[in-house]
Amino acid sequence: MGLGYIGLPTAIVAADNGINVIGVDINPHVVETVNKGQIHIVEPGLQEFCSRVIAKGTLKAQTVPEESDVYLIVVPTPFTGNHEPDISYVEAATRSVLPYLKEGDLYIIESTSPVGTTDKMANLIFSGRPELKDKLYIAYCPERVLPGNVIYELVHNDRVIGGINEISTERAVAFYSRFVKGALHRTNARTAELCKLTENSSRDVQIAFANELSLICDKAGINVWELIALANKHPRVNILQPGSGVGGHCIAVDPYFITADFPMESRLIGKAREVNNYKAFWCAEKTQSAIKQFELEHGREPVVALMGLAFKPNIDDLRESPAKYIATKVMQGHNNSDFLIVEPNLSEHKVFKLTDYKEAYEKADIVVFLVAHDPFKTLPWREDKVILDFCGIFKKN
Ligand code: SAJ
Repeated sequence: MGLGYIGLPTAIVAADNGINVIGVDINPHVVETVNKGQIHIVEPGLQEFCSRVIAKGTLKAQTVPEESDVYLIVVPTPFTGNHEPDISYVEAATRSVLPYLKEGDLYIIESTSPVGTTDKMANLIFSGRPELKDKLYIAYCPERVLPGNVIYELVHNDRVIGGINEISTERAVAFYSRFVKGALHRTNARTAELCKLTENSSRDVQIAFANELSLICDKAGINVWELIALANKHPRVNILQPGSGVGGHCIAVDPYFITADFPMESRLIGKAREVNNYKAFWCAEKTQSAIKQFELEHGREPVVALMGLAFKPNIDDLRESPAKYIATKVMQGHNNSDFLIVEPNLSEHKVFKLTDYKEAYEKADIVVFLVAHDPFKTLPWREDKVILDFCGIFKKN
């Protein structure tokens, strides 16, 4: 249920391992595309893989479910304006499979979910189909793949699998062992749910530490990249890299699933979210003051190059991107023609007019590096430009 960034690759990999997969998505365009052997998401290598399993006949897509033996729920769990998790898609997908469930079926949630969601869905299922009470296997198994490396990681990463009882865990382990080569770790549903949230919150907290150091270093006149490289020479220290903030649909979102339910206990996790959000705001402020400074010194508005829009290096995904937020914020109240927007992984964008990265670097008075895309690292350091390097393109300078 759900043929998105995780559901589609999972369906394809399972289908390639001899499992007959019915990929269900409420979006008819997605269904049509997949049935043609094509994909609607950007993921290296997935296109060829999809056309292979469609040709083999082990994967077919449709907009409604049908009777199956295993049901995987892989739909989005966004958050609301108040940073509260929204599990309505999980609920809707569960309701839509209710009529098809039969004794002995296995129902698994993969969607990132707040603690207690699997129990909640089990209750929903048993209240709709009371005759199936204790006759279904129900488990939670989060995915942990890194966008851009999904096909490899889907097969090789370890998985954490937690059932509502031991027999459910065992049935889910047996299912995943058909296409996962990584180790399958058994636990209960609530631990598995919190485990997924913990992994991404841990990364968020660690990045917040690096971002906080970058603010301290800026004030102290110390090169943060050199500082972190030196501190990491200690055998038990491993600090991550600061950047223009934290984006994407996972790390900038999942910690709120903990803070919403455990506000008093999750002070550090909540603070890390604040620090990482503040870092993007701070980068925008720094850029705005560099523009003002230039105007004072030169009596004209500068040409500003904003380098990168994606949420992380070398991808074209702009979801929750701090770079996009910074670009939007600094351009407010200015003449758009003074800004050269660069995103080498996109050929066009509906809001931003894009410029080639070399041309923008050449023309700009102020160059703001927002994302550490590989091509930017080939540019030479220029003394004649104001360079705001928020992501360590020129670590030595
Ligand atoms: N970032 C930094 N500094 C760093 C590392 C990352 O600022 O040192 C920033 C990135 O620029 C980006 C954000 O963090 O804005 C997130 O990028 P990421 O590469 O850390 O993670 P995602 O969001 O692409 O994928 C994460 C992964 N989780 C972990 O590494 C714990 C992935 O394994 C998960 O499957 C995925 O979230 C998910 O779907 O939850």
